[in-house]
Amino acid sequence: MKIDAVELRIVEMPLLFPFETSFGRMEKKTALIVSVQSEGMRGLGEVVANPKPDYSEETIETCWHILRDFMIPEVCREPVDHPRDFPRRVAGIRRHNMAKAGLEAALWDLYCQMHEVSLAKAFGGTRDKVEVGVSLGLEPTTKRLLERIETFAGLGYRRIKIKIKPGYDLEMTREVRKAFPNIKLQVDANSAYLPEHAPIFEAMDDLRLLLIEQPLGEDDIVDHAQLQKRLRTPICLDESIVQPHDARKAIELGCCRVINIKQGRLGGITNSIETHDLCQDRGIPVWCGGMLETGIGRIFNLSLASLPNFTLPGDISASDRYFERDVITPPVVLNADGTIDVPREHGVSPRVNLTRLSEITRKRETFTGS
Ligand code: OSB
Ligand code: MG
Repeated sequence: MKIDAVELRIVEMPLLFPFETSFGRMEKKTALIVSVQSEGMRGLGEVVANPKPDYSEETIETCWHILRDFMIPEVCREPVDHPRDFPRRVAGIRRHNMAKAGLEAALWDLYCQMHEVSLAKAFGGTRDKVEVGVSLGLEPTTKRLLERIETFAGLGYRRIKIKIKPGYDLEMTREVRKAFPNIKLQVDANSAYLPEHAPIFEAMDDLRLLLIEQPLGEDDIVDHAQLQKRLRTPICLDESIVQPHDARKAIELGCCRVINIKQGRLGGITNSIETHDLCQDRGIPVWCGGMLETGIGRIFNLSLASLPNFTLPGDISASDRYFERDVITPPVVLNADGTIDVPREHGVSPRVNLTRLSEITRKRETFTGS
C-alpha cells in the first residue's frame, strides 16, 4: 500500500452524559481522526488520546505532533505491505502508542477495503457477536448511580463497571451490590490508590466482583503483585500494560489474573493481537476496554473483541450510550441478549457517515510527508 498523503482532523461530539473518573470529568468527546490516502482510496482510524494527559501521558496535541513530524513522513517514505508491518516501521519512535494505534488502524481499514475482508476476519476473529457491558462514571450521589445501573441493566448489558476513587469506594460498591445482588459487577480505580489502601480492596473481596481494575499506579507492578496475593478477587490491569511483554511480566509476577486490552494503549491492533495470544497461551482471560470512542474506534474494538480469548464482556457499548448521533450509519446497537454484532463490512469506511464527520470536524490538515 503506497501512502500518498495523510489527513488529520480533530472532531468533537457532545456526550449524552458527562463521564467522571478518578482523574477527571469529560463533557464531550474529542478525537483525532486519521485518514490515509492511497491511490484514490481512503482508510480511517481513530486516535483515542484525551485532550489532557490524564489517563496516559499522551494528548490529542502530542499525537498530532508525533504523527505530523515523525510517523506520517515514515509511512509516506515507502509502501507498507501489510498493517502488521507498521509497528516495525515506527519502532524508532519511542512510546506514543495512541498516535501509533490511530495510524495503524487507518492502514487496517485501507487493507480491508482493498482485500474485501472484514476487520474481524483480518484480525483473526472467530465470533460474530460479542458480549458487552457498560462502564459508568462517578455520579454525585449513590442514588443517581443506582438509577443509571437500573437503566443499563434493564437494556440488557451483561455486566456493569463502576468507577471508584478514594472516598467513593467500599460503601458505594456495597450499596450497588445490595441493590443488584445478581449483576456481574466490576470496579475501576484508574490508578487512584496506594498500597496502604489494601484493606479497602480486602473488604471488597466479599462483594463477588468479577474483577478490580487498575487499583494502583500504572508503574506499580510489584505492588500489584503484593495486593493480588491478598485478594481472592482477580485484579485486572489496564494502564500498566502498554506493550505485549508487560502482560507477560505481569502474569509471571502474579500482578493480575485478567488483562484489559485497549488497542490505543498498546500501540495498535498488531500489538493487541500479540497480547491476546500471549494471554491465551497462559490461560489469562482478556476483555476489550474502551476510551469512549466515536463509532470509528468502536468498530475496531468490536472487531478485535471477536478473537477467541476475549471471554469477559467488553467496555463496548452501543452508540446511544454515548452520543445523540454517532459518525457511523447504522450506529452500533445492542441486541436483546446483551451482545453486539461484529461488523461485517470491509473495513470501517463503508459505515462512516462523511457528512456527519464534516459537521463535527473542528480542524483538519493534510500532510504528504515531505
Ligand atoms: O479506564 O477503562 C478506563 C474511559 C476513558 C478512559 C479510561 C477508561 C474509560 C472507560 C470507558 O472506562 C469505557 C467505554 O468506552 O465505555
Ligand atoms: Mg480502566
